Order: sequence, then structure tokens, then C-alpha cells
Amino acid sequence: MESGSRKKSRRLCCIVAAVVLLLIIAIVLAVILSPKDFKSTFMQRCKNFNGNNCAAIWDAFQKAYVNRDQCDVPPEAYDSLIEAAPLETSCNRMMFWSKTKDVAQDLAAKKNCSTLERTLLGSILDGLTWCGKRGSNETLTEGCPKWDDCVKNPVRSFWNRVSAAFGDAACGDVTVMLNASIPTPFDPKSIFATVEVKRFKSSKVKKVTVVLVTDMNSVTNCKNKSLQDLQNMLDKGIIYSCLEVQKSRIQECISDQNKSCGSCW
Ligand code: N1C
Repeated sequence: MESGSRKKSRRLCCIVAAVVLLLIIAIVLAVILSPKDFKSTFMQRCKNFNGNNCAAIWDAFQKAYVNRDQCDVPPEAYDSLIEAAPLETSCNRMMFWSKTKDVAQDLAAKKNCSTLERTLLGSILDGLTWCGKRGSNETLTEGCPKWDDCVKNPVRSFWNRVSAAFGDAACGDVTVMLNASIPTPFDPKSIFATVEVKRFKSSKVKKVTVVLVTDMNSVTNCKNKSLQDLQNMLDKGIIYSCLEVQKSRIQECISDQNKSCGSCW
């Protein structure tokens, strides 16, 4: 028969072993699941896109927001970033979107259309959050202002600035994907309305085609009042047209190997 004290020390041993094992599992999981450091994600995405000049691009990028008040980063702070990494676009393939990000990105990727997320800067920063703070040279990814917390926040100003450059670059026939499942597909507060459309110039842009994505949840069509506003905002001389296209038709086109960007409708 085991003595009482032996039993006790065995039990203690088992508890200690279990705690140590749990600790090891927790540490391994924490390492595996911890978010990747912002800079390494930036550099990795940059290299995946073109592989060169990424250190200079990182430098220009972080100068825009480090050591600054989180709500005092204006779009112009990214001017030198745009200089370091100018947007490369291609006429007649440019695609803009508002409230249709997933379907627009899907189509653009398969049909080689030119969206902002498929340029170097757009592809690096899509989906990321960042900010700095006064008195530090760090890049933070937590505790940063949300989109609507303040206008001059680092992420919002970035998208405003690069979208301005993308709008400036618009040329030939451009497509805009808008969403028929919301009452105001051309949302006057969106980046598309406040920044991009205003930069389309009739000297460069021949035609703007709105692809209004419809599905079972659609609440509107091409007669929507906000689309009239869009048409009125365009420079005289730019041709406007609007097509109601079912989401399922877009999906079919995405999988049709013979169709290219712009030839789906
Ligand atoms: O405000 P939006 O749409 O009208 O902005 C979309 C418009 C597109 O045409 C793009 O060229 O502006 C450009 N753009 C992006 O490329 C982009 N990628 C990711 C604007 N915003 C972008 N994001 C994020 O989507 C951004 O962080 C912001 O929160 C949304 C804006 O999407 P929206 O309101 O559907």
C-alpha cells in the first residue's frame, strides 16, 4: 500500500506536469497565432508585388504618420510615398467600385482589370490598419482611430490620397461597380464620390460605365436619384451609361476564360 504522503506528492507531480504542459501549449499557440509584425507584412507584400525598392517605399510610407498625432495625418502626408511608388495603371481596363469590394476585386483579379488594390501601394496596404503616436517612432496596429473617429486618421488619409492619384490616372473607358442592394448606390460620402469621380477629366476619360450589381436583395436600379447625381458630376464630354447586371452573371463571366476585362457586358 502506498503511504498517504507518497500519494500526495504523486498527485502534486501530476498537477505540476499538467500545468507545465498547458503552459507550453499556450506559448506555442501564441507564437503561431500572433499577428505578424506590420513591417514584415508590408515588406513581404511589397516584395511579392515587384521585389525592388521596398526599403525606400517603407521609409516614405512611415514618414507620413510616425511621431504624429493619430488624428492629424492629412492626405498630403503621403505625397512622398506616391512619388516613391507611382501608381501603374492601364487605360480602358480601369475599374472603380463603391460598396462592391468583393465582387469587384474578384472580377479584377480574374480578368486583369486595373483596380487600386492591384497597384503596388493598394496591394500592400489593403486590409491593414496602422498609426503612430507622438514621441515615438513606432508603427502601431492597435488602438488606432477608426474610419469615422476623425477625418485625418492615417488609414483614411492614405486611401484618400491614393484614390486621388488613381482617379487622376483614369483614362479611356472606365467601369464603376456600384451596389443595387443599398438605397444610395452612389454614396455622396464615399471615396468614389468625394475623391475619384471629381478627378475624371474629359480630356482623358471617354466613357464611364456604371455596372449596377443586382441580386435578390436589390432595392434600386439605374434610375436611382444618386446615379443622376453621378451623371451630373461628370465633366461635359464624358459619355455616361448604366447597366443593371445580376451578380450571378458577373460570377459566370468571372469563370469564362474567353472574356476579358470590360467584355462581360
Ligand atoms: O469609399 P468607397 O467604397 O467608395 O471607396 C472605394 C473607391 C474605389 O474605387 C477604390 O479605388 O476608393 C478606392 N478605395 C480602395 O481601393 C480601397 N481598398 C480598400 C477606397 N477604399 C479602399 N479600401 C477600404 O474600403 C478602405 O479602408 C475603406 O474603409 C473602404 C471603402 O469602401 P467603400 O465605402 O465600399
